Amino acid sequence: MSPEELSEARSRVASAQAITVLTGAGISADSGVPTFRGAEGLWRSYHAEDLATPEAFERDPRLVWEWYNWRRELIATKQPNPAHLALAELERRRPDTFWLITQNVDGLHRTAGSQRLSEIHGNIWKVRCTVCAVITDNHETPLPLLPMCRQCGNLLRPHIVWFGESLWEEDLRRCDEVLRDCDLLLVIGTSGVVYPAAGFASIAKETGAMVIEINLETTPQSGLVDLSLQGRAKDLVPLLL
Ligand code: BV8
Ligand code: ZN
Repeated sequence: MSPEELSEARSRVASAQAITVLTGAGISADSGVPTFRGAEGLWRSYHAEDLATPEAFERDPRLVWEWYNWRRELIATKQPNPAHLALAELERRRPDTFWLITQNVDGLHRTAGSQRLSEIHGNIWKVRCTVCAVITDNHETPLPLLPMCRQCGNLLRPHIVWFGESLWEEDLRRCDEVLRDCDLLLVIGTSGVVYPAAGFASIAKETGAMVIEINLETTPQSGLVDLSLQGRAKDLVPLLL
């Protein structure tokens, strides 16, 4: 990344009418939360289809809960990093023209102070009843296995969107709106392979937005974006403000 590219990105952030941001596991990697793909990724040691699908949960809810319990215990020790904090600050500076879409379930954007956000894959600190569907905040670590609903006594599940499940209608509507309305989309720390989020940069581009990617590596999206900044999110995102 050249100094000119960084300066171009800074001036785009400063002059944008409406900014939308899409984040993935890479932004939390700098806080010590493991990513999914790549050399150290979670999917190297676990198979998504064994753990992050409704079928896996039906087959073996204890195994799936053990995995989420392990991740909850790990995430509970982590803090937002300068990239999360910079996005919260960007929102404070321009609350009416900013929206954050995250694929991350770790809740670190909220801890950093972001409020105008869609957690499109859910939140690991929320549980949902498999029968009465009530959603509750739950920060117990470790959780009892298996956790049961206080209202109706049935099995709880993580309030997370698994592979093969649809994202929530309200989130999809909001994402469509903020992607079409923004003139700048920042795509930070995502491999860009999980749909529908993998299609978000194309939607923003179609409607004329500039797209800037921040990632340690090139991704399948790098060819599509207007500017690709390579480096760590925790170093680069604060420089954009
Ligand atoms: C749906 C559980 C409708 C949550 C997750 C074939 C073609 C097209 C689509 C499909 C297909 N087959 C199936 C599908 C649909 C499927 C899909 O996209 N599959 C892909 C994999 C092919 N999608 C769905 O099922 C979605 N639902 O489409 O509904 C439907 C319904 C029924 C049937 C069909 C369609 C639901 C998606 C489920 C999302 N849930 N997992 C959990 O427990 O956490 S996805 C999982 O991946 C995570 O949630 C995560 O959020 C998501 C995305 O990953 P990334 O965040 O990008 O992370 P990754 O590790 O990959 O990359 C990290 C990046 O960071 C790297 O690029 C790295 O270079 C970078 N990085 C690292 N460190 C840093 C950094 N960058 C900057 N700084 C650093 N320090
Ligand atoms: Zn219930």
